[in-house]
Amino acid sequence: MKTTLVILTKNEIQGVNAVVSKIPRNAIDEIIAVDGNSTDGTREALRGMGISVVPQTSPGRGEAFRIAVQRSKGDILIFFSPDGNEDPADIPKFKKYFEEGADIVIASRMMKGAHNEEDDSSFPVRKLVNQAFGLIANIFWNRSGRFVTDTINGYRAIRKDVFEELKLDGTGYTIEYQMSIHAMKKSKKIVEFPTHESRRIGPGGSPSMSTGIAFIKCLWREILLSFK
Ligand SMILES: Nc1nc2c(ncn2[C@@H]2O[C@H](COP(=O)(O)OP(=O)(O)O)[C@@H](O)[C@H]2O)c(=O)[nH]1
Ligand SMILES: [Mg+2]
Repeated sequence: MKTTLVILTKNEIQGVNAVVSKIPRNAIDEIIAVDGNSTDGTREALRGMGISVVPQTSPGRGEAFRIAVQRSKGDILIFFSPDGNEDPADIPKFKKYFEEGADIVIASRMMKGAHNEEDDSSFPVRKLVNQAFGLIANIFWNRSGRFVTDTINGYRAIRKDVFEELKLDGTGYTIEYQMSIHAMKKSKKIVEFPTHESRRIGPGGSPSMSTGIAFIKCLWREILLSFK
């Protein structure tokens, strides 16, 4: 089973400079970056570190996932965002779960032993909203008996053949949520391990309001599709 690490970037130069050198490259078979038209030198920096960069022709994280599937050689894709949130030391942990039969492996910020960026905040809005979306997905579609604690996190890995089977057409930040829901609908095996989410490095981050609305639309569509 060969693994490809997919670095996802859009104007992430500060994170790239701080994080990419910490990636344990000997733990993976291939490394590529999919870039959403960065204009801040992200692509040049990645190439300077010996990483081949695939530019996106259509925008959004969802599109980046699909391009990664087309352009990678691995049987397993590990998606990694070098924005400071994700701990590169977790990268070697994914593979063994696939060897044990997992279809998707999620680094969870919500399970016992994990840390969420907002855990130090007195009112962790994003965390609570994420948990609400996760709870709804589990109630509607998860029949595995194993509750999925972090249905939304981008730090995850999937078997390439399973990705193709799930037929994901989400465009932006909903891609992971759609992946979790489709996997539950098709009774795929989702496994999680606890991760430590740190603070973002540099400017950016998903816009809360428009991302929230996109999630509601995604969820509503999945509910309607369930009754067809
Ligand atoms: N390839 C690609 N990466 C993106 C795109 N949008 C965001 N990213 C990257 O995805 C990662 C997570 O994005 P971020 O805005 O931090 O989302 P958040 O962590 O959910 O707030 C970062 O590494 C971004 O650079 C995109 O359209 N294409
Ligand atoms: Mg982030």
